[in-house]
Amino acid sequence: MALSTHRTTTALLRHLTPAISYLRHISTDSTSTITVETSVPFTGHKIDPPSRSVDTTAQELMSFFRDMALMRRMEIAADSLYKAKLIRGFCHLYDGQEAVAVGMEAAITRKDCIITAYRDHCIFLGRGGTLLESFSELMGRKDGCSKGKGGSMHFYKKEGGFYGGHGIVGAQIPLGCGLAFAQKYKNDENVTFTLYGDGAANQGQLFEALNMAALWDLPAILVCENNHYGMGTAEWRAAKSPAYYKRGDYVPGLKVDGMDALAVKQACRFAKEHALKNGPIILEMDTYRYHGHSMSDPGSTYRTRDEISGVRQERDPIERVRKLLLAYDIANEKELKDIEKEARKQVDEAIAKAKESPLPEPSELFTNVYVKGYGVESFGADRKEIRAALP
Ligand SMILES: Cc1ncc(C[n+]2csc(CCOP(=O)(O)OP(=O)(O)O)c2C)c(N)n1
Ligand SMILES: [Mg+2]
Repeated sequence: MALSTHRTTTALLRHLTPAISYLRHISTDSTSTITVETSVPFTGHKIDPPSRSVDTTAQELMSFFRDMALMRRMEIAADSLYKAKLIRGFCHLYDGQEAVAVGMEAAITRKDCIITAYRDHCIFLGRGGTLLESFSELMGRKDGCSKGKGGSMHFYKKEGGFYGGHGIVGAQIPLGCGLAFAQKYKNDENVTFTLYGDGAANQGQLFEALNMAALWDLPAILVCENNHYGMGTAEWRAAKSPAYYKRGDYVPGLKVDGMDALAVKQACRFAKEHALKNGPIILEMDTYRYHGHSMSDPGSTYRTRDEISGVRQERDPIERVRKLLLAYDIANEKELKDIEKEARKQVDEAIAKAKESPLPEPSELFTNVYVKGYGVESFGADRKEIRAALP
């Protein structure tokens, strides 16, 4: 395979095969323990990393496969809907990064909070959101998770502990630390995962929020989803030190293979325990997006096609789990293909239903803007004459 001259390329490629040779076959009973080694060891900063032996079960591996296949299909379908002009505005796809969403969910509960940037569709599904809510939101329909008023970048599901979907790079980081503050204040023994990209990792607000989180020992887990590009800028062009797990200085960090769902699970479990006892920790997830930054970016002008296909061949998160399922005789090729077919069917059905969902009423323009009951009033310069009042 021809490698690009980009400095990131060799680091991005890592063989799937070594992980498989580490397997220890214990049992294929659906709930008995299987121990699998992560693709690569964790690297710690100011902390001893967890073991690379991860306990899992046949049931869990099947659910990883199913969930990631569904996420992948959802994103591919969103791409087509966008090209058919049924989705308008911004749209950032998550295919390639699915292991972060499913591995994180496997380690936490819905009482733990997650907040992320605009690449949010699959995080929403992981939090229990439905395909119908997703496609309706993407197409601006009433049945969307944000009532069709948020679109791709503003998925939300408070009852599932998901606080969005934010379009301003890095803006969700202080908000996530605020959620962790509320958890600590209420003594509720849960944590907040605040996701941000490598492009946000050099912003000042990250360090300001981290400083406060560390001062107050907040249960804040900062997850840098390092997909190695911020729009068309490679990480090495934007960061003097792209070792984002070390960038918290006095805050411990862990570098994780974000293409390995089991490694993500192990790291998130470890981080949750750490954060509840000691305060914040940074997890740098080494991951990759297959699509361009957004739908207006073909994604191939600042990186080579060989780089993308190399990652697909050697590190794809779904293929990693497929190989484990086959190696352990948990499922055969046909059964796994059938799961993928079923995912396609579920996605097609959800799209058909979402297309029937109406657009929001014009009056909805004025709802969900301010907290209910507070309203907003606009005054003239003398503050006497009320010019407008919104509900
Ligand atoms: C404050 C701010 N500056 C610039 C932008 C434009 N912008 C949108 S996404 C992006 C790149 C962010 O990259 P990264 O954090 O690595 O996340 P990724 O898209 O890779 O998931 C930029 C510069 C923005 N939305 N907000
Ligand atoms: Mg990035």
